[in-house]
Amino acid sequence: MSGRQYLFKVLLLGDGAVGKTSIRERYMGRGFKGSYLKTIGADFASKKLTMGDTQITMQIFDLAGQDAYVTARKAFYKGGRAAFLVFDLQDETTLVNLRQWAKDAIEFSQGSISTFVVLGNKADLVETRMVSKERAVQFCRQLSAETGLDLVYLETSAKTGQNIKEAFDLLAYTLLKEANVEIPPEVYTPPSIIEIIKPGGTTQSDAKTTEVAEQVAEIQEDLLTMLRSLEQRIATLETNNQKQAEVETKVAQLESKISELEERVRRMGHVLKTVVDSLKK
Ligand code: G3D
Ligand code: MG
Repeated sequence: MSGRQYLFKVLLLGDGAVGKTSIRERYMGRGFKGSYLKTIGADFASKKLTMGDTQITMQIFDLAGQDAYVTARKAFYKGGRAAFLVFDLQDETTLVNLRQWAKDAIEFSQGSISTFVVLGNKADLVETRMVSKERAVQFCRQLSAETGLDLVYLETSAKTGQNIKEAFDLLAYTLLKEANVEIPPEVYTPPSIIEIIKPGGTTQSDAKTTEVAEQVAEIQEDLLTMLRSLEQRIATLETNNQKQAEVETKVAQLESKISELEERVRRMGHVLKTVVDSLKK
């Protein structure tokens, strides 16, 4: 199959000054001037790219001149297929506000926007960075769980160009995949710099469960070691033909250690159950 063409409307969403216009302009190339759509208060530009023998035109929109969270007009979202949720790595508020941007996008596009890529922008400003990658991924997990969306996270810099082309290529690839267009790995492979977050993916509580299970396994191992040494001691005592009372004291000592370990296992089991219950909620 050759010469297939796709047109995707892509939105850049996020608070004012996070770098949406800069990302769009960086992607379009030097000296590029986009168009301003007065009716919807948005800037937009089109860019063509190819993947294998598939041609894609991206219509890239971002809201003009806003400086805080504002509810955009429905017309802005209408017909959108994908959105970049952009925040500034220096300002956690802009990350948290993405929840509202994502929810508006889903609602106002009436579900047509189904592909979301979260961009932590201004990655070049290393010294003043306030949001760690772990924090950003944790937020994405929450958002993914709340919305049921798959999310991809990556860090960009509109200033240096870091990951800008990668972000748009990834988006094009994801949209083609949704349209059942298979792009062979020799044409495009998603880069390893991205984090993929799925609604049912690993969570912090999963990590906790693993940790508890590992501790339980360790205690079980300890118990087995204790039992083996107990058996050995009894055997030694018996062969030495020592007094029954002495044997009994040693056995009692070891038994009390075993009960202590059993109590620890019981407590760990309780913790494990709590974690599992909280995961089911
Ligand atoms: P917006 O469209 O989301 O409102 P802009 O944001 O693209 O207008 O960017 C807001 C400011 O952040 C601009 O600075 C811009 O140069 C800067 N900026 C955008 N992206 C980056 C980045 O990746 N790194 C750095 N260091 N700065 C960035 P000014 O000073 O023009 O307001
Ligand atoms: Mg702008």
